Amino acid sequence: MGILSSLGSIFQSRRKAVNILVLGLDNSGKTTIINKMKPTDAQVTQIVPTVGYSVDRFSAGNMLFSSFDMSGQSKYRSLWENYYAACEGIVFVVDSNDRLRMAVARDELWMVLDHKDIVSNKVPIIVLANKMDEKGAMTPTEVTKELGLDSIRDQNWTIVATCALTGEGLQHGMEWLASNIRVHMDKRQNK
Ligand code: G3D
Ligand code: MG
Repeated sequence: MGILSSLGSIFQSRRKAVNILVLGLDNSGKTTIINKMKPTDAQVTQIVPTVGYSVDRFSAGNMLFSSFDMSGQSKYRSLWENYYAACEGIVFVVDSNDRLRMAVARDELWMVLDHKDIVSNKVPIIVLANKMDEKGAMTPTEVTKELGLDSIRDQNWTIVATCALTGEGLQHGMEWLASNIRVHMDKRQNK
């Protein structure tokens, strides 16, 4: 059983897939996290719209995960934006031990948060402070400060320390995300 199997029932009544974006700088641990979360029989498909850029996708139950590397000054920025309008939840992965690139991660995160499609939808976002097992890793409190998470307005967010190698923190994080997506979808439906 994968970590996500237990969450499937949350979205059972939905006919359309629930789109979740998994974002972060390269080397933050996205691929490892996805491999740890997915059910053992899930297919991971790699979509390559253009040379040098790929989107990893897999579905679990009614959830469709799409993941890509973000790095500063990327020429692929306009391609990522295609995913924002349809997304219903965001997982932002940071390498808690990569102090040098924490400012780059912050810029990338805020580029997403300030995007018009995210501003208008205000989807829930979870930051995974990954690689917590590494000596010298920043604590979630430090990462919160570096990324400026306290400035997030009108959007449910949280941060969870994870170790993608052991899976620690992932179940808890995904439960938070699934239940917050549920609440957010219900609110929108009732508008
Ligand atoms: P990405 O998909 O975001 O680019 P990857 O990142 O999942 O490819 O991970 C990059 C490297 O970090 C991998 O090491 C991976 O094993 C490691 N990694 C991912 N998560 C953790 C973690 O929680 N703790 C530790 N210690 N390492 C982690 P390699 O050596 O294969 O490049
Ligand atoms: Mg990867």
